[in-house]
Amino acid sequence: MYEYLLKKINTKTSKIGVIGQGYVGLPLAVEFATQGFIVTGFEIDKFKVDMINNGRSYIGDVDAKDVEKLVYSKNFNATADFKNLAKMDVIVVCVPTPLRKSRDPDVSCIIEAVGNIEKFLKKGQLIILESTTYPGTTNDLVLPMLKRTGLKIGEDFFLAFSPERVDPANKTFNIKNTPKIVGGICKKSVALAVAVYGSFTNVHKVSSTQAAEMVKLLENTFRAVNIALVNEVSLMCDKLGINVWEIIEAAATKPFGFMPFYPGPGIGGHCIPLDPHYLSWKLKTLNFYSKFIELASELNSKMPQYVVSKVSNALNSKAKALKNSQILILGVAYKKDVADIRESPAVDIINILTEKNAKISYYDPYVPVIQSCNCVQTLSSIKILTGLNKYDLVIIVTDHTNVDYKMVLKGSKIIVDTRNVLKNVKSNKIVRI
Ligand code: SAJ
Repeated sequence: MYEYLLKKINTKTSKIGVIGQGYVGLPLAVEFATQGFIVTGFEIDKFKVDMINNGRSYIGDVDAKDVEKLVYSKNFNATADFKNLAKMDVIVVCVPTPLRKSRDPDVSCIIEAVGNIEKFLKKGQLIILESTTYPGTTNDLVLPMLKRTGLKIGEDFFLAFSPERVDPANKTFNIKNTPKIVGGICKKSVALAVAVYGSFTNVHKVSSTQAAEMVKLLENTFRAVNIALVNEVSLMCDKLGINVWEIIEAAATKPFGFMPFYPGPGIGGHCIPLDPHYLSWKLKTLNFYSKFIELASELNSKMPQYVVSKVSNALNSKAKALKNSQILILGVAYKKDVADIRESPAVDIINILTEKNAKISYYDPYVPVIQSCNCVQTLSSIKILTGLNKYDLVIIVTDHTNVDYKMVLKGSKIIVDTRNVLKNVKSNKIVRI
């Protein structure tokens, strides 16, 4: 089994199934197909299945032309029929791992995907989990499910974990020049997973699936904690009357021992605000309380309220109240040049301002419509950035590149800049965080 599968992988004649065709699964499937594998994207969302099979892309980092070419060449197709898993040699699971309302891990998508794999598992298959999850998931949750088939791990089927490292909208680092971490249930599982990812990038092996799961959580906890630190430093600088952006820029001149992070309106995306809680939850089950993760989460989640206090003070200085003030939010996506609003701090800011009866509009070239106020109110982006002087205040929440900030500066009465977009501009209409 093992030798036959390894040969098929090395000769790129193996069939690869990728479960989940989102911002992780679609780029991965396209890359495998580009390498010459025959790839099937498994998706429960029929819209995504149809988009792919019609040669189109719904992920900013995936060029529709690539999808079209690969679908046309029969290297890539999508399906919602999970019976086709039985035809795969390699199956990679790239499904979401959100948090429940209780901030506990929600691994229901992993369970559903692995349940489908279990139903159709056959001898000679390699299963790889990529979804970010707590250490022990592959070994304690996935492996027992697959063993229920009666097939033997390491002989009949193989199992590994390899965390995704996709950074949406990153023009420098992509799936081909970002090394992949691999940990496996056994040596053969590792060797097979190394062969799969070795087809397009460098691979770094670790000693177990738990280690691989932990690497990813360290990476994202590192970011959450350092962003929280710099957010707190911005509050300190505000008290001291110091420009935090100047301080960070200066500190970043140190060629060693420092890595710049930047304050902002809060943290969004479905990774950094959430993944560290998978780690703290797991440790809580072992009676270990992670102070850093909880404190970082507390600090980061306070930033939207801090931005609103800056807005309120800025309006007060013009003898205006928040109530009935016309406020334009510039950018609602969770970070620049993406269309994703999951966990976006902009939604929190809109909710808080709406509760204080401010009149909210927004402009985001990537996000035509959002729901705010606990999904009660639906807002649509204004079409173009004109007549800005009809707003009492503009808040730059997301610093998309394709916005004319010169025009924003010229036309606005007051600007609360949460991203230092206007860093070199001296004007008393600018309020920085
Ligand atoms: N943010 C700050 N200050 C910073 C950096 C980020 O406020 O200095 C904010 C951003 O505006 C955003 C949030 O934090 O709202 C998260 O930004 P991010 O770029 O760290 O997170 P993601 O979810 O877009 O992507 C990250 C990847 N980012 C980088 O490596 C730069 C990477 O950690 C993971 O591959 C990915 O999460 C994931 O899937 O885990």
